[in-house]
Amino acid sequence: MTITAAPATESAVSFGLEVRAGLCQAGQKTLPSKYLYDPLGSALFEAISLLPEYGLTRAEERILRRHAEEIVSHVPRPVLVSELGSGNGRKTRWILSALCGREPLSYYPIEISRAALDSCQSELSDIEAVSIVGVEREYLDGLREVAALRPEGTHLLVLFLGSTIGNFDGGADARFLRDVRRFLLPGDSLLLGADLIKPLDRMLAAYDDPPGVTAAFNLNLLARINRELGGDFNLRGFEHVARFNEMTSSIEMHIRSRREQVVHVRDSYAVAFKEGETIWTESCHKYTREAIAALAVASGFRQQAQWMDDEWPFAETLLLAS
Ligand code: AVI
Repeated sequence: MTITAAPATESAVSFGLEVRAGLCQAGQKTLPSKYLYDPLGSALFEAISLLPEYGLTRAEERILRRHAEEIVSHVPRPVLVSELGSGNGRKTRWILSALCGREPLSYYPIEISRAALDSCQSELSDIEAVSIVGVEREYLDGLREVAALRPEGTHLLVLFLGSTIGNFDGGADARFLRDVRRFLLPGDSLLLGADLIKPLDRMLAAYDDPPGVTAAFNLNLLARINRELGGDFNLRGFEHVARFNEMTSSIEMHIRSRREQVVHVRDSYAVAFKEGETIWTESCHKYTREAIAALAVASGFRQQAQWMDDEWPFAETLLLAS
């Protein structure tokens, strides 16, 4: 597998700058959710996907396993497949296997995590006739590179699975899909996985599980700041909080300070916390089917087909670039 790697120093600098901006801003402190996924965070997210309370990943796996043939029957050939955030690639297997039944295939997973690209490659390496080229980049930078590589006459199928779209909050989901659309040509497709709204107790348990795996995933962001930026967060002074915001239809993950305290990042700055003050680390939007249809239209796509799961409300939607 060829890897297009982001220069390590460049990503370390952005991490430091974005952490400082988020912790030092006036009002609600924030940290970008993309930084939850260092090697330990990615392993913890894998563990989350196995939790009985977190049905999202298994729901999507069921949909892809059952309907892969039908899904790919809508995709024009020849096709080049790219995926925004492949993770370990397990769910993608069904789509790739269905597609490569007909012709050899190139698959470009785009990830900022080298560890995820490595595990994606080993997970999928047994599928003959698929050549995997990992792209270690932010999603849009990676997609720009992949789109530039497509041979003339080849269609692009972009996979954006796992409801990662829900982690773009406050209208950023439509802006992001519009940006994706700009790299596509009419007739290209986007397969979009989106978690649907469900009873409150089910949603809350999925993001605040009794064994505390999601809590560890969230708090690892502070541990990462300690490891990589020389922070002195005492993790026992903070706790994980998940709550549902009815206005935005999103689960919000926060890290709450258990007491008044001051944290230093290297010797360069200090951050004061009041008791109960939070750092907002992630939003996980929960969609209705109508909201998905509206999102598609607002971002330059036409909804072609949709598949649902019976046990855990989740929608896999095939969108056509119009
Ligand atoms: C990656 N993303 C779709 C997950 C979600 O459910 O929004 C991230 C996650 N955060 C806590 N648990 C899972």
